[in-house]
Amino acid sequence: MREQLADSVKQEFTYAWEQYVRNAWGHDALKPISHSYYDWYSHPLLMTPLDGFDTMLLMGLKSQADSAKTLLLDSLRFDEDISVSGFEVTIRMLGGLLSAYEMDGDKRFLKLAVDLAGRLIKAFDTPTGIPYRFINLKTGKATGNLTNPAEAGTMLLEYGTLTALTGDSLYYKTAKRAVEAIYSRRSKKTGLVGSQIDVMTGVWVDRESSISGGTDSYYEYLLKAWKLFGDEDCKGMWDSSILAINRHLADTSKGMLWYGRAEMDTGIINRPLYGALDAFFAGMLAMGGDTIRAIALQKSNYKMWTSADLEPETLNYRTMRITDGYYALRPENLESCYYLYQYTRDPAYLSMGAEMFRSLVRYCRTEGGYAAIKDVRNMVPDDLMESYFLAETLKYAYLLFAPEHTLDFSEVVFNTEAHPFRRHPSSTSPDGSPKT
Ligand code: DMJ
Repeated sequence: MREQLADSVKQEFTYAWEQYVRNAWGHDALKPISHSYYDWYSHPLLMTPLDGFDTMLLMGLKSQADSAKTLLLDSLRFDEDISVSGFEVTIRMLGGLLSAYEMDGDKRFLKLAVDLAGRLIKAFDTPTGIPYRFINLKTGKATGNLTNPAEAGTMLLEYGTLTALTGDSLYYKTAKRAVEAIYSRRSKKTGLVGSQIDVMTGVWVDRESSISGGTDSYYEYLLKAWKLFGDEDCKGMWDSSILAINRHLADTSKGMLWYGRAEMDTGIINRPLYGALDAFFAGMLAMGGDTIRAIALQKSNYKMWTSADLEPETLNYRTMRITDGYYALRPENLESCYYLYQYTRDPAYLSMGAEMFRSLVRYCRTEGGYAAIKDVRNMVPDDLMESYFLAETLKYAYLLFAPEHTLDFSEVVFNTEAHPFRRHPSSTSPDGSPKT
C-alpha cells in the first residue's frame, strides 16, 4: 500500500515534469491550461528545474535529473539586470543550489550559490540590518522599504549552510542580525511581532500578528536554525516566541485548535482566519516537542482540507466559512502530515496524506500538467503550476510513503522550500556562538 502510493506520487511527478519539458522548458514555471510558460522576471531563472532537482534525486529519476542538471549548469546565470525578491530567490534558488550541491556533489552548484548569495546579500545594507525586499542582481540596487518578518527572516538556513560550506561567517552573521533586529522589535507586552516593518526605521507599519504568510517562516527558521546548527540564541528566540504564540494566537472553536490573527500589543484576535499556509505550524509544533498541540492542529488541518475536498487559502474557523477559496497547489498540509508521521509513527497520517494526494490528482491534474484551483467550491483550474509543487508538495507526499532509507529524517533539516540541508557537525554555530 505505502509502496504503491510512493510509486503513484513518483509517476505524477514524472507527468508534471514531462509537461514542463514539453511546454515550458528553459522557463520558470509551467502554465498547464494554456500549455505555455510563465517567467517571474524579464530573464528566466529556471525556478522549476532547480526547485524540482533534489526531488528527482530522492525519487531516483536519473534521466530527468540529468537533463535538469545540464540545463541548470549550461544556462543559469545571475549577472542580469532584474530586480528580484530576496526571499523567494533565497528559498527556491539558493536553497535549491545548496541542496543540489550537497546531494549531487558537483562543485558548480556551490559556485553558482556563492555567486547568487554575493548578489543577494547587498539587500541587507540598511540602518536596521533588516533587508530590503528586492535587489537588482546586476546593479545591486535595493528597493522595497516595507517588508515582513518572513521575507526578512528566512535566510538563516541558506546563509548558514553557505557559511558551513565556505567557511565565510559573514553570510550567517548577516542573516542572523536581520532576525535579531525583527525579534528585538517584538511587542514588550505580548512578545508578538507585527506583519509589516520599515527596514529604514524599524517601525512596524502593520501591527497585526499571525503565524500565517508573511510571518510563517520567520518562526520556522528560529526553530530550524537551532535544529540545523545548534544555535542556542535561535532556540532562545523560538522558546519565547512559541510561548507568546500559544498564549495569544492559539484559539479553540468547537473543541478544535486553530491559530488566529491578533493585534500585536493586545493579543486580541480580531480576525479568526486560518488557511493553507498556516497548516505548516502543526509540523513545527511537533518539531518543537509539543506533540499534543501538533496532533490537535493536524486534526484541524485535515478538517480544513476535507471540508471542501481540497483546502482553501483561508477560512473563518469559527463559522467554517471559506473566505478565500483559491488553492495554489500548496504543500503545507502534506508537509505537516509528513512531520507528524515522523514524530509519532501513527499510521493515521499515512491515511490522511493518501487522501490529500488522491484529491490533488482528482482535481488538479489536467492534460497540461498540474493546475492551481481558482475556488475549491467549484474546482475550476487556474493556469499555473508553481515550482514549489515539485519542490515541496510532491516531495513531502513521496517521502511520507517512501521507504525510510530514501532520506534519513534525523540527518537533515528542510528549508522552507523543502530543500534538505545536511546537519554539519561542529562545536560552534556558523557565527561562532555556542551550540548544544
Ligand atoms: C513556498 O514557497 C514556501 O513553502 C514558503 O515558505 C511559503 N509559500 C510557498 C508554498 O506555499
